Amino acid sequence: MSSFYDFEAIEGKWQKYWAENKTFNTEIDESKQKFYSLDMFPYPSGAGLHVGHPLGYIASDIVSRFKRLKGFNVLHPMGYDSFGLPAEQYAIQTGQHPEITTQQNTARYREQLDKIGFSFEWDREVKTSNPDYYKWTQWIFLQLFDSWYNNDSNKAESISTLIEKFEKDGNSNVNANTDQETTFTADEWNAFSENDQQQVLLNYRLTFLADTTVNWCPALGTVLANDEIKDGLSERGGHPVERKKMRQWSMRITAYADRLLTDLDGLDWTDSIKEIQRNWIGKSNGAQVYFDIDNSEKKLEIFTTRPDTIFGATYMTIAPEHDWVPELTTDEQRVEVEAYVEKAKNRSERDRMSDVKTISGVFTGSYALHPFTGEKIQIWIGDYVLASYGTGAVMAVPAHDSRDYAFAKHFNLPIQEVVEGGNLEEESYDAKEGKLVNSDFLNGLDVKEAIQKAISEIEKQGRGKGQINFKMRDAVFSRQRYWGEPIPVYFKDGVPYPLSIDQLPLELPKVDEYLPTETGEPPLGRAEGWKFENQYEYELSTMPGWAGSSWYMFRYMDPKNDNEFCSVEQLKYWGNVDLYIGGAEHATGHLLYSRFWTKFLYDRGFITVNEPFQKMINQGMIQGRSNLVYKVKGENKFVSKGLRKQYDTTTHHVDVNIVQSDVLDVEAFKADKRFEAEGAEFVLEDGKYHCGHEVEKMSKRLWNVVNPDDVIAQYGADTLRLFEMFLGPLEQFKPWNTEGISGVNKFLKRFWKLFWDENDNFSVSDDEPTKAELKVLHETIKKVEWDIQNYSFNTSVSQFMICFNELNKTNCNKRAILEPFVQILSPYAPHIAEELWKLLGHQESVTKSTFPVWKEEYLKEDDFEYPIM
Ligand code: ANZ
Repeated sequence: MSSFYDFEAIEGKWQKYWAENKTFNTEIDESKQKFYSLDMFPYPSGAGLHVGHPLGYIASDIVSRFKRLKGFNVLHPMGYDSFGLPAEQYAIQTGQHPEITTQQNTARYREQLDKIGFSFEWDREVKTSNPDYYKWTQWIFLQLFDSWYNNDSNKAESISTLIEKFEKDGNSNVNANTDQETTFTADEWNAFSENDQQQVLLNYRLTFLADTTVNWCPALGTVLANDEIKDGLSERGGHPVERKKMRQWSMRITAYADRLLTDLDGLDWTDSIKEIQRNWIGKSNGAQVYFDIDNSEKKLEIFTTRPDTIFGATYMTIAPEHDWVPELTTDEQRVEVEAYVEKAKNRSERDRMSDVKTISGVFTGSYALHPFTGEKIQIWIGDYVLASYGTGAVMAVPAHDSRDYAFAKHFNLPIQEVVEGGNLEEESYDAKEGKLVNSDFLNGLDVKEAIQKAISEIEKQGRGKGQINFKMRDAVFSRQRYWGEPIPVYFKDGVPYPLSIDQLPLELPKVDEYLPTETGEPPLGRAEGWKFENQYEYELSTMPGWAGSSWYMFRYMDPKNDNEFCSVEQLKYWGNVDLYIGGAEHATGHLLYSRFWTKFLYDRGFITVNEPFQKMINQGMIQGRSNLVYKVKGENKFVSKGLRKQYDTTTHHVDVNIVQSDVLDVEAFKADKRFEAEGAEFVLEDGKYHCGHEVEKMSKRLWNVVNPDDVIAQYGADTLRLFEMFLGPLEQFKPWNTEGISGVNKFLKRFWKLFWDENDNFSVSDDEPTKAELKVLHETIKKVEWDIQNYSFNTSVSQFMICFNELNKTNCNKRAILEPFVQILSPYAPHIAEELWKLLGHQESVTKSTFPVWKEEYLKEDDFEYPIM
């Protein structure tokens, strides 16, 4: 080593050292406090990592290394969420088994991650597509299958406790989250056939098979969950999605709706993510009310949050998918209704919710009777009413609900004011404030009182009851795809039976093609002779992408355990995740499902924590900074940015890797076949071609992807780490702008130089530090510690530079100053820190040392110059 900062040699050496010495391996140590620091594990895509991906990993690595220095026992694992659609799509195109693609991609990810110098404990790596992992995902499925939700004890219990109740008392006193509609006595239960009993139990199990209206994506050939759809299209691929009735596995997450909501309060997450979850769960207090139907025995059930406005209900609206549409439709209306229903079916729920401008509907021809006035009111069909919410029917109160108002205005239906305070000529009055009018026994009350009074009156008259509704739906759990966990059940007489634990894992069978069968069965239908005990059909759907990631945080605690998903001892010691870092885009998917499974495992006594992620930080996205060139229309000629106005040009993206400080490398551009600029003419400004730029998503298509490998080759991993943090606050979205990177690199180079004398010898002195030196050092210790504890990493980087500049003024090479500096720098720039630590004479890794303690006495300004008056 010399005063030349040879980052390549240093980084390679320490990465090897950490791997060989298993520096970051942990085990239970009761004498130390634990700290579990977790990153959202990646899906290993074919494109590899770009510089945006490691942002969160660098932050959590800094915290992990800091916590080790602070004496914590730090669990900091990494793995792969390796089941998923892209590998399967690739398999369909190429015939290559997704396992091979996945292996190649994970190997590439690992190579890239290793170069950044993370302190991951790789011995704990998990891959969700490995049978020794998904064996336990299947096991959790079986536990859910074996459970029901008891609303009285407010937790999941074994299905055997339910069977006991049925055998003794039937089901009428069972307070469960269930789809069971009919009641039976104990005698009836005991007389049911085995098959009938199983069908009943399915209505109670926490994972169950039922006919549900699902989001069907024909292009992907699979069902999608609500959170896998964005703006009416599939999140992956952007394909259209239809509503379709299919027999599907679902997870009874609605049983946990209330707990998922209340327990948010105790979590240290951002308000915005909590709010997204609250809205998704969507708790509404209201009432369920039955309206008689004219000339019919039937009663139309509605859900309302405003029972106080019941005297303002001037018509009813039901969803186009409502089961009673055919029955309520009169012959005169039939043609019109059928045409309307057909049209409405093709609009996604989200579309119907968000588009408030398009008003459409049709009269059924039938009437309901107002429960209090007995008046006849029309029953309409309108697609602003959703089939999947409440009862799929509303009492329409146009005076006080804006959607009803727009509908009533459009179709010229009566509007009746019942709460004072609005101007109904202009708009509906939706506020929950004011006195009730035109409302018989509710007159004079204010809205809050009126809601209570209306509910008690409705209950008294047996016309309904107070009710709480949730927007959240049970989660559809089957996917008609190959590359996922097989669902561990087989069918006997149409009833699903679970495998037993010793029959797990149920491994993915080989298939000849990754496509549905000729008869439309999922790809697993192609597996030859794949039958339970050679006779019973297995379930042919697989689990969704979120299954494996819903519990991986526990597997890391005990990743090689063959007998349990995780041992009690490990679970007790590691508890839950102290710091979780990842993207905010998982708010209604992964972050909700993993909370659900955690609560379930907790209920059944398998774990001791009720929430998986105590503290979470969501890193912002690093955006690409694209470069643009301007081509003259119809000519093979490019003009520099400042001159483009003088020509008629079209704008094109150019690879940012052949642009430096917005100046195009013209020769490289001409030579690059991808841009078809061979022999082109260039109109330059002061001898240079200046490119335009734009901040947008980092994407291959926009030629703005920066690979961390390239940055590391040029500047080293320590520079990359410092620079990514230096870019700005972790949570912020920010463009990748390399302007500052050489400054960060220069800081490390010059810092390294401090340790060497004129003759290129490593040289530190044992001289006493000055007050000024101690002051800046202790300020830095204090600042960096505060920053890490507050996840403000960018400001530490500037502090390192300030401290260095101060020390550099006097060419400080004092051990008493430089040694602690190396320690506090080590979480950020671990390689250079390790090498210097070693050169300073230490045998052990700097990781095994401690974080220096700042002292108040050094921070004081005691050489103070008094101004002379
Ligand atoms: C009468 C009423 C009067 C309503 C009023 C609102 C204001 P939350 O739970 O807060 O979203 N609703 C009920 N089921 C519906 C469905 N399937 N599709 C569309 N809308 C539905 O709102 C519940 C309110 O949304 C209910 O209260 C109902 O309209 C409507 F001044 O009933 B309300």
